[in-house]
Amino acid sequence: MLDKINTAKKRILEMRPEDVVNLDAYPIADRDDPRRAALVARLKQELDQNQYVSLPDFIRPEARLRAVADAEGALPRAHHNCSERNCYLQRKGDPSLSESHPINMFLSASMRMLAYDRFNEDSPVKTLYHWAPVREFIAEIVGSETLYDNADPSQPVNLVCYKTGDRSAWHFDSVNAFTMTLMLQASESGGDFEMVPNTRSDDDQNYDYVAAVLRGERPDDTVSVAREAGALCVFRGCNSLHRVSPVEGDTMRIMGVFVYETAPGVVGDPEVNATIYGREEAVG
Ligand SMILES: O=C(O)CCC(=O)C(=O)O
Ligand SMILES: [Fe+2]
Repeated sequence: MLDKINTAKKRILEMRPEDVVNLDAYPIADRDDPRRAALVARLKQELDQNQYVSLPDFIRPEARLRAVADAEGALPRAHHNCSERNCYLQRKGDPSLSESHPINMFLSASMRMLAYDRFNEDSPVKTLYHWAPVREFIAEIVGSETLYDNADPSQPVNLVCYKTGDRSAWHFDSVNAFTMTLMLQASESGGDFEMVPNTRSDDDQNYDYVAAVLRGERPDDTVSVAREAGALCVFRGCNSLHRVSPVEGDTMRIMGVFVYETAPGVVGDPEVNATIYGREEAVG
């Protein structure tokens, strides 16, 4: 009975995908539209060249405001993820290496993580994520044959909230070949998404250069990606160090983070999930 009511409620409250995605600026639903083909070609080329691509005004204003309200309403259920990590996302160094080796350089990060199952079922960010035209559009940009939704209870879409002083430290993303984020609310200042494109490559760890970036010695190689509220960003974070600079001011930076997979049925490791999202019993 309750399930039926919830399903009916979701149907009434959920926005249509067409009202979430700004189809006027991004005509992604019609595969035969020549504007779609031109858009894909441009974004694909930009991603290859810069390692990131930004799509301003991807979400419509009303949908964005609803997603902001979803994050604010669920915030008491967020896990305050506060950690010391190296840029390889490890909490332990290697004592056989020197103290100045990047594996032994620890940086602190602080953010509030809302797992998929901790915020509204009918949130516009979930509607956007599960809509096939978005998934197919992104697959074409990143050059993947097919993408699938992640099947984990926590991982598919997260709302990551940064209050004043929160930040993420320089890191390489580990698992996925690309990452997709949507700026829902920008902070007054700080909270910049910074990236050093191609810091390493698949066959060269480039440790000396990585260490120099971590020590703050390569400001000229750092790109600050403009992120207005509503902008979608697709980036390759595996070989390009990136971070979010400390947030300043009272406006919370709220970021939607989306995980697509190249195979169906992918779920996360429960232990890893517990460190990122907190344990079920510890929150809520
Ligand atoms: O919040 C951001 O802009 C970047 C987040 C990030 O580094 C990631 O999701 O891998
Ligand atoms: Fe990242």
